[in-house]
Amino acid sequence: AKYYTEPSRTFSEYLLIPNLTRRECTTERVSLRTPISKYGRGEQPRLSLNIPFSSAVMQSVSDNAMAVALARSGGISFIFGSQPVAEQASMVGKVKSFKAGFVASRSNLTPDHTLADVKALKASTGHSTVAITDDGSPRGKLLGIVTSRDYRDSRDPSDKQIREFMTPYASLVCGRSGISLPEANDLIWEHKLNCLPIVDETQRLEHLVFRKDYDAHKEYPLQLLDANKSYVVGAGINTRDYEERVPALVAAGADILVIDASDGYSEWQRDTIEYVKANFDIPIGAGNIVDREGFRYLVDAGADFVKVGIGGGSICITREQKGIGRGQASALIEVAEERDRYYQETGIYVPLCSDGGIVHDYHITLALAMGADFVMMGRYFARFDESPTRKLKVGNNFVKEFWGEGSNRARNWQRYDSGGKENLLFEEGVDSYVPYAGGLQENLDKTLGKIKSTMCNCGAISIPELQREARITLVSATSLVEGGAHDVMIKDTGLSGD
Ligand code: MZP
Repeated sequence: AKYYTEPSRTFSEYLLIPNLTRRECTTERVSLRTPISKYGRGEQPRLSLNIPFSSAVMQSVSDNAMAVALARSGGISFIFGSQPVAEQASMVGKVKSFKAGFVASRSNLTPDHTLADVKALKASTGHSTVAITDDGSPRGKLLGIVTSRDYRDSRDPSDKQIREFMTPYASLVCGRSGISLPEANDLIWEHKLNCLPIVDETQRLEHLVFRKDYDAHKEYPLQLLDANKSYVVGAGINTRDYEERVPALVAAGADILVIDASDGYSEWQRDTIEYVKANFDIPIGAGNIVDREGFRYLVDAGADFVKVGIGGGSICITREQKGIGRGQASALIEVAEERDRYYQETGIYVPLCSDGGIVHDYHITLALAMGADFVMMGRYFARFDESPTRKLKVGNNFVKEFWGEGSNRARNWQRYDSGGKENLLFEEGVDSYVPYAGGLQENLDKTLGKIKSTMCNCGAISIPELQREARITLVSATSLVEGGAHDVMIKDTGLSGD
């Protein structure tokens, strides 16, 4: 056997040491733009994200609602593949055809009416109407009500629509231009305006509703493709039914694929990549691997990005069940070294996705500093309104359901396939709850704020700069204690646990 002399380490065993913060290192200047498909030296990547976040290929995380919400924020979801081909393709199609167009509902409501009147109207018409108020809050002055055109697709339309679209909006600009809804949408896409068009029953524009914090000079991270003006979406595939699944996903408009497997260093992954490359013009990621040999194998097979991580997922028990895996930090550091070597040799840059094991927000910054171009997260996104699972009250706390793809509940045997019979012999994942955390956008804003601030501490205003400049140190077990609040009695504010 070959022995690795270094222990297998996790993110929590490392810290970043600040570098000189130059004057230009301000959080507004930080760009989190990042490639997700390979490209040659001097070329532009075919596909990039505005924030380095992807949501996991999991039943309990990535459906079409999550995909729209995350793409709107500049990231990408990979719609889960452990479902019938037609259903997965339909989810992809819904994301691609999603347009943030709203139809104003003519009613007798005036600004003197209250939210209760809106609710009554909603009850009487059965429409998913939402109120727009001047300060974006339920107590603000009523400016108008709108009905979502696609509310039937949403599981909890009224609540969801209000959260997703309306809460941060207030009407700032009114102009009765009378142009049609498609023209208005074109205008919005073209000028990257972060607003919603409100139209009358004849589909003519009445006014635009902008975010309260709208800043005309800021580039908002809408994740769009320059060609069909739709949100970017990815899809998970497996190494069994790809000849049936891939054509359907491509036809539905998927922008990128990823082979979702617990251990991706396999000849089946090579076959799958070769099939996709021979028949379609779509980027495909592969994985998961945890060492340089796995990386080379998948890249030589033609992978457009490589996913790193075995056994570090929050719901994963692979290491306990099978004794395979590697600490996420050690895996990433070795694979990133090999990726850089590959770039020196060939001039081709292959993005890395660090998948699983992100517990604290700073782990994301560490992953980027260690060479990841983007991260994939399950637990993080499962906590939000936009994830597909039920929100429940357990004791005094609200929670969301979250189960692994290797649990009996998901029964995604293809992900753990090692040839032979089609079943899941033993579980490699658990069925769990995660604390409910509210809406995606508000949480994402906080996380992104922390990442940008840390990057400034490290003297970096882009991800490549962070990867070059970061200084990373191992921490001892005792200095970990020093890093938290210690030797004080924390006050009980009475707010926890609700
Ligand atoms: P986390 O962000 O929740 O820590 O990890 C999510 C990742 O765990 C997924 O992207 C996937 O790679 C992995 N996963 C999903 N299901 C299982 C399982 O059942 C699993 N074992 O390990």
